Amino acid sequence: MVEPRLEISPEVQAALSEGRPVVALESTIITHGMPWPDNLSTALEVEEVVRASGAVPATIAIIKGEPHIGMQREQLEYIARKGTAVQKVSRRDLPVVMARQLDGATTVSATSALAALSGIHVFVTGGIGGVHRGGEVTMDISADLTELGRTPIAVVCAGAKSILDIPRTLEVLETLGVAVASYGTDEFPAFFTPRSGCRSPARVDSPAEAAAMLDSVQRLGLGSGMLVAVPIPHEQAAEGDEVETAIRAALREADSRGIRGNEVTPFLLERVRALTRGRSLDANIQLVKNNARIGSAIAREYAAQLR
Ligand code: PSU
Ligand code: MN
Repeated sequence: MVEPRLEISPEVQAALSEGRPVVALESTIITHGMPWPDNLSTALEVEEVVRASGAVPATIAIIKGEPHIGMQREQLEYIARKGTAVQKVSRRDLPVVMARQLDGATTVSATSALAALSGIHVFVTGGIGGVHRGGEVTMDISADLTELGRTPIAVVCAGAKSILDIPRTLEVLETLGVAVASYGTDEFPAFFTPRSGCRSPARVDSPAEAAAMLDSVQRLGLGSGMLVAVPIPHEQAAEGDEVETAIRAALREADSRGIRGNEVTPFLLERVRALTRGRSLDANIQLVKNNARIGSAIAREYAAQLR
């Protein structure tokens, strides 16, 4: 078998070979999810949260065609500055950017695939992609969902944004065989708000419980992954209504401007940020850090269970 070419940083490599907890982080959130320079400061702070929580961060991106698992500060700064000029890379795009030696920012799907290939079991992000509103007609269903169905990894997120069709997103996750557990709640969270109106398929109340579920996922060898959905901390959840109004306006705008394909999500995220005058960005940053704390605790518990 030909080995995949992966640039695993020495820090991540050492942790993996010693069985210490590692947490994967994605890069599309840096290039397409947040504006410069908040994207760089957030990326660095999230890595610090992971370290302070006793795990090793592995931010994943493609630099000049090489998948990097764990990045140096200069590399993070390079992609953060370049922003949306870096190609957004889902699983579909991996062969293209690699063969052409381009830079690429990995989405949840590409990050999960590369993390699992590297032997990483836990991945923390903000929100995952899902079934878009109207997706039953357009077939715009994020590759994040398919990836979760075929990759044995735990993705820790704050649920799915209501820019998406959350009930259909949960249906597709079931179809694809993804274990979905919400953290400390019976309701599946909707990113800016803990309320989606959808009952969560399962619930976990501690990092140990989530780690036990991940252990079952791995031992069964089904090859599918799991989603841990952590509700936004209530201090940040206040502007739910304001964000909902902005989301509705952004959806109308995307429709009238004919935004399609992989530009839809970055367009909506940017419009919601502008329409809430940056307040959605603050909530976004806080929630990713909260996910990083909980995801790191899950990675620690899982590593301890494996010893
Ligand atoms: N949702 C967010 N923030 C993000 C994304 C989604 O709240 O940054 C990014 C992630 O990288 C996710 C991707 O994997 O968008 C999904 O894009 P699409 O809907 O085109 O599959
Ligand atoms: Mn899409």
